[in-house]
Amino acid sequence: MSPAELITPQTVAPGEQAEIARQCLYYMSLMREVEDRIERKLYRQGKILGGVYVGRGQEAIPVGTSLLATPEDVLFPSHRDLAVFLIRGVPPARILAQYMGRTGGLTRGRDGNMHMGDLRLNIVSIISAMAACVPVAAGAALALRYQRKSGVAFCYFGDGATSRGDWHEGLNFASVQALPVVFICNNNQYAYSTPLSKQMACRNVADRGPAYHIPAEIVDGNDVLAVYEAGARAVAYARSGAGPYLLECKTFRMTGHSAHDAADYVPKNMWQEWGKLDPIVRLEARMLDRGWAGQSELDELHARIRSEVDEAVAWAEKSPYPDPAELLDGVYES
Ligand SMILES: Cc1ncc(C[n+]2csc(CCOP(=O)(O)OP(=O)(O)O)c2C)c(N)n1
Ligand SMILES: [Mg+2]
Repeated sequence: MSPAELITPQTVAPGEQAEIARQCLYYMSLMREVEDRIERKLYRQGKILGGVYVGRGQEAIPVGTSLLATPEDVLFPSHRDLAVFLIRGVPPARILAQYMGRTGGLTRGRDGNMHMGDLRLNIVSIISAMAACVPVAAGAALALRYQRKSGVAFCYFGDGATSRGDWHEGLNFASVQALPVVFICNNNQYAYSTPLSKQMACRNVADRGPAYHIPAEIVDGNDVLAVYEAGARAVAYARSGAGPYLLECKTFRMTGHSAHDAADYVPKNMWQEWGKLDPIVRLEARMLDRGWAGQSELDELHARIRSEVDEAVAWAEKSPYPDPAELLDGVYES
């Protein structure tokens, strides 16, 4: 049976599109606002501990895919997927406290930046060794199958991760075992300062799927509704028991690799070209065009998000630093 025969068409009904667009706009804008505060304000004020990696310009990828997740699905966000946490219900205040090393953060101040997760919400902590999440996600999918659950593992990574050995081992294992995993690649064309052409010889990350007998699809990663529809196909395929699915989302990192990187190695025209494809601006234009929202509604949404994040920052700043006496709590079995 070919993969196409197994896929239930998931085209979003016209009546649902406006509501999905509203949710996508809310979460993309909230992610942008939280990350702008962290990278452009709090980091510069010296209030952030450790490095800062953001997904500016790439928000459509975590938003368009993780809105499709059910509570039973297990999510493996990478360092540019903050919206996964927001959609799963982690309050922005706790994320900000995490970045500031406060007890209100998900790791209770034991780590700054994004090494956070919450297993109660089925979010596995970000694994910072690139691509190491891939075999772990395959293992989680195997566990779901042993438990006779219908959950799918959502595994996020960048283009650079796909040249690591564990990426290939993980994909191969997931395919051989026909595990329910959706592999979601943000192909932002750089791995730190290394451009794609110096990182892999094939044209697309999706070209790597067929070698493992995994269906692979390329989608415009700056069009959130396109990501949502492709994600729905991928999730339906994995949930049907047919095996893993690879989704390559073409996008661009509209910032340096991290807050300390000015990214002078990026040709200027790329910032200009990709800046015109901003996923938030594009979705707003479509919403106005289709009559799904008016300008005043969009303005109100952004004002609401700004005050939501103001309150979250104030809460995080009041959260205390951890007590050094508790440093080893939860580290060793006691
Ligand atoms: C095994 C490993 N090597 C190097 C690093 C340092 N590092 C962190 S992110 C990154 C670039 C990742 O590029 P990509 O996979 O394309 O993801 P992106 O940051 O572009 O989203 C590197 C080299 C790491 N975390 N793990
Ligand atoms: Mg990359």
